[in-house]
Amino acid sequence: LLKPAERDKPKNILDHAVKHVSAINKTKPDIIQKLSELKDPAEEALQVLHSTSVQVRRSGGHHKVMALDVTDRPRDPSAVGQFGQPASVPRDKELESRRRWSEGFFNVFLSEQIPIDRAIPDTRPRICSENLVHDDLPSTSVIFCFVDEVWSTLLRSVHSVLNRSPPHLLKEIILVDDCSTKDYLKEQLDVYMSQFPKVRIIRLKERQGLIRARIAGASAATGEVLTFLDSHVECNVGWLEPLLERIYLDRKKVVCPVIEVISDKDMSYMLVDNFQRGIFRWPLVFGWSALPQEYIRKNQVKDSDPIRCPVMAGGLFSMDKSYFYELGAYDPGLDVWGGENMEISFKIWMCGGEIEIIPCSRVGHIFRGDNPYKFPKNRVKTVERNLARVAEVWLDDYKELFYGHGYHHLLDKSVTEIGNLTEQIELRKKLECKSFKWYLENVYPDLDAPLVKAEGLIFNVGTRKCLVFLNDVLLFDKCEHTNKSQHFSYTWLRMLRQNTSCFAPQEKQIIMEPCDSTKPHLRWMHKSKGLVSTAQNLFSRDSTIDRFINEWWDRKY
Ligand code: UD2
Ligand code: MN
Repeated sequence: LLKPAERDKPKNILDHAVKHVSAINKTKPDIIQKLSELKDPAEEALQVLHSTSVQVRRSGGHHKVMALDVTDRPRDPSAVGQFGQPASVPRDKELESRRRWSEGFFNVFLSEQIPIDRAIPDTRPRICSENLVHDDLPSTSVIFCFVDEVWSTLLRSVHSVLNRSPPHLLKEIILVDDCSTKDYLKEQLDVYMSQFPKVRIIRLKERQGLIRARIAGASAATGEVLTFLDSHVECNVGWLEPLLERIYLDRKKVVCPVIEVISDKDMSYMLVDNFQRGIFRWPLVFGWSALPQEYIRKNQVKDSDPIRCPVMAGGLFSMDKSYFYELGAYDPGLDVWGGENMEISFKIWMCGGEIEIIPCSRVGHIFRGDNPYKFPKNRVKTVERNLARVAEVWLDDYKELFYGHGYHHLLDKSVTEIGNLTEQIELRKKLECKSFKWYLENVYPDLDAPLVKAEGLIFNVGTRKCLVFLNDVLLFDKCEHTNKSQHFSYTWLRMLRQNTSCFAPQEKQIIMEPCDSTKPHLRWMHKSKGLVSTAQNLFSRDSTIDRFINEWWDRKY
């Protein structure tokens, strides 16, 4: 809270802290007493504030976002990686550094050389430090779930929260140990964290996966807001208040900081591009996409304005705790890793909430090329199964796009393999959530999501006639664009459909059968030679439809 020039004098810091605390909280003489007994300045003062629950509740009032950061004048300015600078591995340590890479799938050796409370550049847009927030923001519990996290990054994550969060807003930090196998994460971690009264450790007896670990963390939380973070992050200056402010304004807002990049190679803290939205592509693959320049110009979007996101990345967000439970938390049937970001995103939007990225809140994260922990079952199958659960519950008819873009093989077994969904489906009904069609139209209109792969007439290039389905019989006749009985669609599940009837091979002919997505014999491959039934190797050459070519569709995707 002090100007930089005043900050190196311990007495100034102490006086200021005492004044600040007495101004905001006249009823806490014990804290003021404690503060005045301190020998060492900023860091200790902050610890005292963290160890007591100072309540700063002047309702109605505002203040400038606090740039609380005891690290910005570090004890060791020349330390490796200080101020978020890139660090390099000395020649004689290259082998060691390479050898240790797989402990975390980033430069674990370098991470150990860097102070656990290093300073990082304040990367917020200029205006952020001038923004006002309410004096009576809700408090938050910060939840870190981890399994076999690297010691130095776990500590740096915790310190960044302790050092850069206003004490009265940080109710506690909950570390959920998802049954780690590393020894240092046991007693050594307990001992280290015991110096911070706000840090609690929960140990899961069996490996639950990150989703159920988060549920366990949430159920232990006592703050009004839940803030989830990955265990290899660095929260930046002023990161917390802008998040809580949005929730204060509307408890159904679920807010994410901008996720900046901590290099996995040199551990430098890197600024990311502005105006990035969280989006997905089929089959439910998360990605980033910048707001179009045109949109930014037309709406005069400022670099500090909240950005509405169709989906969140998943790892870092704050959410009102009671709202989290109102939405049924996460589907506890999701295993290990993946898909939970889609689930919670669809749930939030379709059931009355909103997801935003708040550019004034910034947190660095180490993006890793691999998971440094084991998947109890096959990794790919675990993620596919999670996504299929999400698709089955939230996507309505659009789930065909999900399966059609890559997960056909799940279809035949899905019912048994993806587990029971009754509770999730009931929840959606109970909450009276909107349809996925509504979501697409209102939240993510730029997603290409046609319900079928192609539709139109089926035309025989030889005879120049079109297929008609009339009185239960398929035959060729003169083409008529307006004739509904000549209109067919090719679905994402590869069925050739008219209303509820689908093409089925029978001997060398084709008949119509009731559509059923679980029946493989109803699926057709569309190849240059014509239509190939997936039930037979190749549709025979002399059949009536062997010469269809791509051009017969009015609309094709
Ligand atoms: C991203 C998210 C992550 C999660 C994931 C999809 C960000 C920055 N990260 O992947 O939070 O949403 O997408 O599921 O948005 N963990 C456990 N138990 C497990 C597996 C993981 O506790 O069985 C912990 C892990 O130690 C880490 C966190 O969960 O702290 C996220 O895992 P990650 O860092 O491997 O995921 P990430 O960043 O690749
Ligand atoms: Mn991560």
